[in-house]
Amino acid sequence: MTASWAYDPAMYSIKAVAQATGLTVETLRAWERRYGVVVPGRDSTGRRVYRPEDVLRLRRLREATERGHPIGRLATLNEDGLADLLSEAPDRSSQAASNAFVERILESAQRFRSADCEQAITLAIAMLPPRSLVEEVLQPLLREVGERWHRGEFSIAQERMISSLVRRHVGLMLDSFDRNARLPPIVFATLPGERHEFGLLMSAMMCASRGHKAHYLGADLPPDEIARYALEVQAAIVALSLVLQEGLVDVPDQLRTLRSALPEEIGVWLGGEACRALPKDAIPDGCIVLKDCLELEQRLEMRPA
Ligand code: B12
Repeated sequence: MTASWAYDPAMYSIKAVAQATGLTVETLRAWERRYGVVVPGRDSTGRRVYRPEDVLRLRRLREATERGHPIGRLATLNEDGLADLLSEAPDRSSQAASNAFVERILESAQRFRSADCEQAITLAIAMLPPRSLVEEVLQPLLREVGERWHRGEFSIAQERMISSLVRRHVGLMLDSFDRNARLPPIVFATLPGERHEFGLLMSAMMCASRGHKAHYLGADLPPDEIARYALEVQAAIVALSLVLQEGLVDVPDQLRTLRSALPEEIGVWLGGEACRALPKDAIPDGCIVLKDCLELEQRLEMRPA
């Protein structure tokens, strides 16, 4: 059986997958042959290449077999089934693994080892599902980097090195998910004056990982421009990130402008730390605040396909 997707240089060799999942190369081949657990593609020389979602599935399969579930039965489960099975007993080792990634990246940045930082980031991407990657690794990492820079422990260059690696790799994930996007478009932007965009980028990647077409416009856009774009691409949702509290004074007016330029059926979803400081009566009808990325996933699930 040949995979129906094309080879992409951002994919993983069998050796890299073995490293990322803890399965041996022999087991990977046997599980593929006997149970068809994943169907890797082939590169131009005929070698197996795996997508990030294959690596995630294989890692889940390994965890589930370690808990005593037979592979023959696990192979019949889809991603949701596997995720449910694993959520029955919370895996404390996952948080520990995430903490270890953060430590490793910070330590490598401390010693200006950008290649080591990059390796740890790509491994974390391969091993963790998108939400754990974001909430357990990338968000704490960026915050800690900011604090170290603030305390004078990291130079501007060290901060920029990590930020650009994160931006590049999350961008690559977004692109790779985007190729299979089948669900309605979501437009991502921040309002004028808001330059923090990592939370926005990560929520875009998470929506793309669930099959939505993500139109990532980035930071600092006038609300009428966002609305015009959303109408043009027939977006189902406009997602905004609010991080800076000092910019909140103008936000209610900006939201009203945006909301009034959009038809009712286009939802406006707000996320980010500063939402907590936004008074309820400052949020126009038709805009909803999402507590975190878990709520984002839940809301996406609830939408009709
Ligand atoms: C990196 C950073 C910057 C970078 C931003 C680079 C970029 N292109 O994004 C730069 C250097 C530009 C910057 C500038 C400033 N910053 Co700054 N910055 C940070 C820092 C260190 C990390 C932010 C970050 O990227 N976090 C990682 C992301 C992934 O986390 P997140 O934003 O919280 O997002 C998560 C959730 O909130 C949620 N989420 C976020 N958005 C959305 C959207 C949706 C739809 C959903 C569902 C979820 C969601 O999901 C994400 C994952 O869990 C924070 C420190 C901190 N504690 O957050 C300060 C921080 C945010 N900055 C701050 C400040 C004050 C500033 C400046 C005013 C500093 C200055 N004097 O110039 C400027 C303002 C710039 C501007 N006009 O916006 C303050 C904000 C204080 C406040 N409450 O208002 C903070 C908290 C630092 C501090 N402790 O004082 N900053």
